[in-house]
Amino acid sequence: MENGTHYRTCHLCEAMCGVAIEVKDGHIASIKGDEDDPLSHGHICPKAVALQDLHEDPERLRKPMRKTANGWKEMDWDEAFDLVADRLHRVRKEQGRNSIGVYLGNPNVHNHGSLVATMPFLRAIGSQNRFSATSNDQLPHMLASLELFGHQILFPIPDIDRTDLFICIGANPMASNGSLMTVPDVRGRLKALKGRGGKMIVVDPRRTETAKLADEFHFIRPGTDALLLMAMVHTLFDEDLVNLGHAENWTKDVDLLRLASLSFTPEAVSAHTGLEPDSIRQLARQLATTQKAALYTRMGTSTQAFGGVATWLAYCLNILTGKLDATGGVMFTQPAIDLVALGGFSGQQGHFGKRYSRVKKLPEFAGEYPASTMADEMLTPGEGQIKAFVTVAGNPVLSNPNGGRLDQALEGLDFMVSVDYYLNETTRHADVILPPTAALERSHYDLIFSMFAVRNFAKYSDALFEAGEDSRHDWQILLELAHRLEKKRKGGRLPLRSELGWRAFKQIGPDPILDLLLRSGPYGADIGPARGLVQPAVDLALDILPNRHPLRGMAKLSPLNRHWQDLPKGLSLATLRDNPNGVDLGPLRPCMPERLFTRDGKVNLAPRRYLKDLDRLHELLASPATDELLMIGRRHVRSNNSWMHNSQRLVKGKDRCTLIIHPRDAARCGLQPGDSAEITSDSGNVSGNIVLPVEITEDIMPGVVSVPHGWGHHRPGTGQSVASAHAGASINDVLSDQQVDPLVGTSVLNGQKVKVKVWRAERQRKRA
Ligand SMILES: Nc1nc2c(c(=O)[nH]1)N[C@H]1C(S)=C(S)[C@@H](COP(=O)(O)OP(=O)(O)OC[C@H]3O[C@@H](n4cnc5c(=O)[nH]c(N)nc54)[C@H](O)[C@@H]3O)O[C@H]1N2
Ligand SMILES: Nc1nc2c(c(=O)[nH]1)N[C@H]1C(S)=C(S)[C@@H](COP(=O)(O)OP(=O)(O)OC[C@H]3O[C@@H](n4cnc5c(=O)[nH]c(N)nc54)[C@H](O)[C@@H]3O)O[C@H]1N2
Ligand code: SF4
Ligand SMILES: [Mo]
Repeated sequence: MENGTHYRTCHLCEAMCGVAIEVKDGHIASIKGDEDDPLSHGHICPKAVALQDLHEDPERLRKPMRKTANGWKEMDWDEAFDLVADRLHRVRKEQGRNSIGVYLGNPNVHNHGSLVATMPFLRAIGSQNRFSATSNDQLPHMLASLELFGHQILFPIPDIDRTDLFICIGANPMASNGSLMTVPDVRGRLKALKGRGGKMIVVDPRRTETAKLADEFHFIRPGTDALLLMAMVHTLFDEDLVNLGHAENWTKDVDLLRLASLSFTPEAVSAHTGLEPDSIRQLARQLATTQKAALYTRMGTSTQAFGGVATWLAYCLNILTGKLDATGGVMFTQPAIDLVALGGFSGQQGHFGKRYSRVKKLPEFAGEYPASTMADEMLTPGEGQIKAFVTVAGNPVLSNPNGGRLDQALEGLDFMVSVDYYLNETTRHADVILPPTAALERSHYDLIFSMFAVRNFAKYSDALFEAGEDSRHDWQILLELAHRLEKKRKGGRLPLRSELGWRAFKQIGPDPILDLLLRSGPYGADIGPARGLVQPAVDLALDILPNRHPLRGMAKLSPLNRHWQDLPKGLSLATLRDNPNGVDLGPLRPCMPERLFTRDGKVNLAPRRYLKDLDRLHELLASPATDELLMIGRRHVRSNNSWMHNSQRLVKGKDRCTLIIHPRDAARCGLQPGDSAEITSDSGNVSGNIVLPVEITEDIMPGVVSVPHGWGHHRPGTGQSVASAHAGASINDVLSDQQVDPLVGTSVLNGQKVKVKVWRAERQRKRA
């Protein structure tokens, strides 16, 4: 790129901050917040500089690599594609299609090219053994959206800019910058909330960075949120505070929910949760009586033993108090590329429990099995055992519970390939690594996070730097592999039509598809006076066609949908190019019940699967409240999952991979400031230990310890020297992969039992 300022969206986390990158003489001179970005208004976090560090990192892989007896050797692309397609095909032919496992990691969702290419790639692989980071993350939200609204990614987003009460449970947006709530500049937005007389309440086992800004804070015992939320539901019914607002007409089974909540009184759940009965009642009352209020839950309530039920109840609380689809409550976005409507149109609303995994019999969700069972599927012999593995932008050795076991399982595979630009804890097991272009060498459109943003917003950026001649984008790698695999499957040749189709796809890439989707979406083509002629036909289609008819889907999706009639029109790739800071498409607007995807057009408040899972919740309530040490995770604003630790600017300073423990528990374990602690699992099949420096503080609830994830870069054979010098230890080495929420299959990453003791070796060394 020429000298000048390039505007784009930072793709590192979910916040979608606009950045202004200044380039001088072919190099990045500075990265600043883009003041004219209508969503982020100039905000960035300290990680934004990592865009430069990643781009310039000499250890970022740029050529395909092959593992040989004498170490890694570079190879050329054609040779690499041939080798990979050949080996995968051979495994598939000899051992069946399910013998190939695929794991898709988090950065895929920040990469529109990968998203477009993933589907054909997975189809070409043809295996049911598909996994992703989803089951260590937002799976309970997807199930709740599927069950209640009929669509797995139709998420209610807090209307944080207009709410007067923000109840934040199990989330730490001050560190994470929001999640399933794309919200750049959380601090500024919370300040504005207070400025208009609003209030924030935080419920968390740790007094987090977010909690420190709250007006009210409650400690909660990990894993008990479902009890708290059920007692809030109970209070709403008990005190006659239920008022569904306009959801009244399109919500059913309210009474079933009332019945389900009967025995969960605030008094009954108090000892387990750690909240006083009166605090619980007050929480419910404040939610009910504040007209503009939003209750939001995230990782802490999702990746735990009762994540499914807790997330469902959080949805229910917003609905029972009339906050769903209401200004200042939780609302639905209307993004420029509406994957919700597109999914509905193509029958991809999602599905759950259509089949079960081979070894543990865990349910699939949208075609994926829980990632916690990957190692089982690799280590357990029999038909369908995973023998070859593909990872795309993932580091499950560090991100998946019982990473140590997966580490060993990967070592025993016949073949592994990783599409990734780092040689890290996972990819070191690969036979071949296929590194894609760096983020600044490709165009960017946030397909996914535009759908979760607190305002409707669209932004496109061209690549900042030209991709080298001898480089490949993620989408090119995936399509090329898919094409070659398909050819092999068909005996070496494809029918002409299909061959031409593949070639065309590989030629045009994802951006023309974006353009088409923008033009045909809610803010798309403005057909002017012709609208008068076409509109009646569209209205008729929407009136008479059954809910799931494809034509109805198409009509709903088009710019002609009457509910979208007043939206600004004329959006295309060209208009986005003309507006490099992004285009504001307005605040979230009420859009229900038209946007529901349930068969009967109603929100079902009490789906049977949740009611059935209440037996487990009753058991929890009936068991005595315990005081055993439970471990939870945490995030830090200068770290991002496992892969940003090779940036010196981000890892410098104080050690952030520590064990946080309350003084009472520290005393019980004999820990003093400056000590290191040994942490072992007390919950299942994990044999390892980790050792971490301790931070003793009253900011954590007694009976709880906290460790961040994504660290543990001490393993040999990786190629990230900065990360290795700041190795830390992986919490997932002491989390069991046997603990999942049986309802949804999500890993229990928060609330597993652990043992903590002084790490004697170090104390002795210090004394000596
Ligand atoms: N800086 C930074 N930002 C990130 C990321 C990152 O790694 N670093 N990762 C990104 C990703 S992939 C995601 S999914 C999001 C996640 O975004 P968040 O969910 O906002 O992030 P966490 O910090 O994991 O917040 C979880 C909170 O739940 C609390 N908690 C733990 N157990 C329980 C429990 O049982 N009950 C309750 N009520 N609370 C509990 C924890 O103390 C913690 O404060 O962040 C994204 N943004
Ligand atoms: N204990 C515990 N475990 C957790 C969590 C927790 O809170 N606690 N959080 C969970 C959550 S929410 C998530 S999302 C997962 C994340 O889990 P993963 O997605 O498995 O792990 P990441 O650390 O995000 O690793 C991303 C990988 O993608 C590579 N990469 C980065 N950009 C690109 C790209 O553009 N293309 C390609 N091909 N590769 C790229 C990086 O080099 C790295 O290897 O971790 C989960 N694990
Ligand atoms: S919060 Fe930081 S990492 Fe996330 S998008 Fe904004 S600048 Fe990037
Ligand atoms: Mo995540």
